[in-house]
Amino acid sequence: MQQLRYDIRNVAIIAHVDHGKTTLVDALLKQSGAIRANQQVDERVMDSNDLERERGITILAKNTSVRYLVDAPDALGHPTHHEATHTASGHDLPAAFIHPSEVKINIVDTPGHADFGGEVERVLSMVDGVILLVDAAEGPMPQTRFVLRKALALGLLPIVVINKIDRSDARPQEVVNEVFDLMIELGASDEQLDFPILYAIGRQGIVRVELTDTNDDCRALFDAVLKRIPPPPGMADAPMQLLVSAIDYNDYVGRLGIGRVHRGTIRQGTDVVLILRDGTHKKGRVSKLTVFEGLKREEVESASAGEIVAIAGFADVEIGETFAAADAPERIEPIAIDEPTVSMFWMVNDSPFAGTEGKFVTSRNIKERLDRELRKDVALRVRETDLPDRFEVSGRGELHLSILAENMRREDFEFALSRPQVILKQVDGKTLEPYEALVVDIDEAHVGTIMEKIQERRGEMTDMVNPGSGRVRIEFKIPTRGLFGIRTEFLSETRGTGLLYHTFLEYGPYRGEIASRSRGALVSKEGGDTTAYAIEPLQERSTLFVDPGVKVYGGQIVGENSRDVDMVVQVCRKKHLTNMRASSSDIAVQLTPARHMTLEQCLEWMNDDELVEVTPESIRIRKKILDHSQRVVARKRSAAASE
Ligand SMILES: Nc1nc2c(ncn2[C@@H]2O[C@H](COP(=O)(O)OP(=O)(O)OP(=O)(O)O)[C@@H](O)[C@H]2O)c(=O)[nH]1
Ligand SMILES: [Mg+2]
Repeated sequence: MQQLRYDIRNVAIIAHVDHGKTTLVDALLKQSGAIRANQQVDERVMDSNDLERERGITILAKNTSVRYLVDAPDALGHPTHHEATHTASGHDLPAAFIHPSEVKINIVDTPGHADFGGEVERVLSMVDGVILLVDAAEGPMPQTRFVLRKALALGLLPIVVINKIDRSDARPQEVVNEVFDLMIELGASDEQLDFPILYAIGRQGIVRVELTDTNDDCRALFDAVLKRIPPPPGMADAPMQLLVSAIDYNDYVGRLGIGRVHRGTIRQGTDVVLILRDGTHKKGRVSKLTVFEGLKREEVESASAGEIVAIAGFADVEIGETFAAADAPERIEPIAIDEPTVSMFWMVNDSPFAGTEGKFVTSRNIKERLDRELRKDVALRVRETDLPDRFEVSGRGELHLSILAENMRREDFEFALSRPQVILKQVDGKTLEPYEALVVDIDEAHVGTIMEKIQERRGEMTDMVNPGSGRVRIEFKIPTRGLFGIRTEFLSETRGTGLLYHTFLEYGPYRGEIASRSRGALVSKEGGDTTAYAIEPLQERSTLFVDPGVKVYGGQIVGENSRDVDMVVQVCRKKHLTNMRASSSDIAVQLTPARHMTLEQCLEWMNDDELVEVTPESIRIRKKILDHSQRVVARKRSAAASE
């Protein structure tokens, strides 16, 4: 391998959920040649894991890179910048990649959903600038504010891309003004405020400098990155230092620590020190060193300050640790990450069906798996409790935790989950709880009912915009607790037409009791196989969660009552076969299809005295206390205690 130099830019793409980050990365990869014209790749190629593809959202931040040929350096306005950066940093690469004026752009695609905000925080230490995408119709949304605030606080320079200008309801000029106001509000420096603005149709691979331009490529974005995002700071000759910002795994070489070389040069085959978070030094050898090239990794002999690399050879490497030169080991302080706001208990399943569907069911299995997750998810916390069979797991929101549960279920784990709770704080003798910024976008006709529902949940309106198009956007500040279970209700009230987003805002005074589910549970009286005969009379006043012919146990929740009380019901009763007519009429029973809820929907729906049982095959809701008379006694006791 030759020693060669090339110019680098490190940039992250940040935005609110669905504003088009991953789609834009597809376009950048295609136009830079990282995806060849005839190569078959999926849409949103970076959303590579199963859950990401199923849900159409990004969950994990991921690295890629493109190479951009600068054919007229003068056009960029500063013809000397190549020499300038070459002297600052030196990188080596297989000769085939090199072109005199080729720049490598390392790109980090990030998730936009608020629950995965920790992923954005984690990767910002790898980049020198951000591309902020904003939907040309929606404008800045709660998560736009969150990710922009994080980027500005780190001193990163933004490039603003107003995306989806092809939307019929696009209002790009207004959105530009809104972004500008947001920057000012978030305290952007003069340099940060001097951001370039571009207009895009990411889905067609188009980025334009002016709305009236007609070009059909993304060159404008590449040019802006080169012009605007500073090359990574040099110091190629200083002692090597690298902060691990991501972890990956490869079957051949094992666990990989990924990060940006902060200073100095890292070389394959040399000894380095890994400094753990507690300050312990661990000696080891860089067994393999790779850099990101499009969708692949390329092995390199060495990489210098600024390049993003993956290091093999350290089987236990974790996020937040520092790789350092063996002769001058100095630690890099990791970026502080926001604390979790929501927690729930992860328990060994003790239902009558325990162990029949899952492979990994013990407390040890669960603990090991949660510990493994901690090593790559910086926003997660796991605490052992007084009981050996339960762990308190905390994260950024219900989706953050339920995605972990969903992943574990697919890996053959079985366990039970308690209802998500917010994490309270005690400050100066006062109890504080998390609040979120909530934005709803609804038809005018639904304003009354939605306002009422949200106010019932202790939401306070902070802004309302009615552009007269029939759609209204209302912003609230609401305790996180008030959001639990809101989505299902919101979608039914708006007949599926409403949009709802929320992002953590701040801790504030505890707001007291917030009403939960307004409907009771149908609890199965006994175990057995459900029958159509028993279910049919129940469906008149309730919604069933089970079909006929499935196994249930006593204390399992088999449906939702239309009234606000729990009801013990028989779902396994068989008709006495007194004559032939009766048995054939049983077959003819007309049943409404059962409501099958996803794990997230179950977590939203459940109450404090209930658990969700999660196995690779099933998701069931049950009462914590399965025995009916014991449960009644417990409820009376807790009602008496709270009076
Ligand atoms: N009309 C229009 N739709 C677009 C454009 N770019 C992306 N989309 C659509 O917007 C949706 C979201 O796109 P993604 O690329 O997954 O958005 P994202 O920002 O990566 O989403 P998260 O990673 O989940 O936050 C998809 O349905 C895209 O097809 C565009 O330029 N115009
Ligand atoms: Mg995405």
